[in-house]
Amino acid sequence: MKRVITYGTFDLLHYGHINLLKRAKALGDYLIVVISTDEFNWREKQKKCYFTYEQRKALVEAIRYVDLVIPEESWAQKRTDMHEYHVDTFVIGDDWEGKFDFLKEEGVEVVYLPRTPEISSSQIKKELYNAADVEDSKLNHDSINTNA
Ligand code: C2G
Repeated sequence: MKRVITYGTFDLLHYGHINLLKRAKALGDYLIVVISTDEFNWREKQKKCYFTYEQRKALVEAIRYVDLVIPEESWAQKRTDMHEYHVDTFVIGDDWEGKFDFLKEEGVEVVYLPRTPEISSSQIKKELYNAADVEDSKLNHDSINTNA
């Protein structure tokens, strides 16, 4: 059984994440997804997630390609994860191209997959924020008119 592992935040789960997980699973028989905890995200990536770790874990566990979800608590855990989970292949999007080549020293294949263009959790947040802004100013404008 070929075991594949990938790491990520997976906040505001979207089709870019699903595309990655689908292609990762296609590289083997068993897919482990290591999801960044809220503490790790804030401490190491200055990311504040919309969904908590538990919520993001539940969402990713519901995906048909995923066999196991575990927490990512440090950058350093990758080396030991490869042995603890008997990993054959490490996969991640090519926004990380080259960053994890050191894992080859642990005897695993390292694969960078092309990201899905035009979608990201931060993009979703930005567009929703702007849309709300437009809505608010429209509502204010309308209320000024009706009060005029
Ligand atoms: N991804 C993708 N296409 C997108 C967005 C994301 O293929 N449009 C991929 C990323 O390349 C990554 C995975 O989906 O492989 C998860 O993305 P993020 O949640 O943004 O993960 P990130 O914050 O980059 O954390 O130790 C590694 C880090 O935990 C990765």
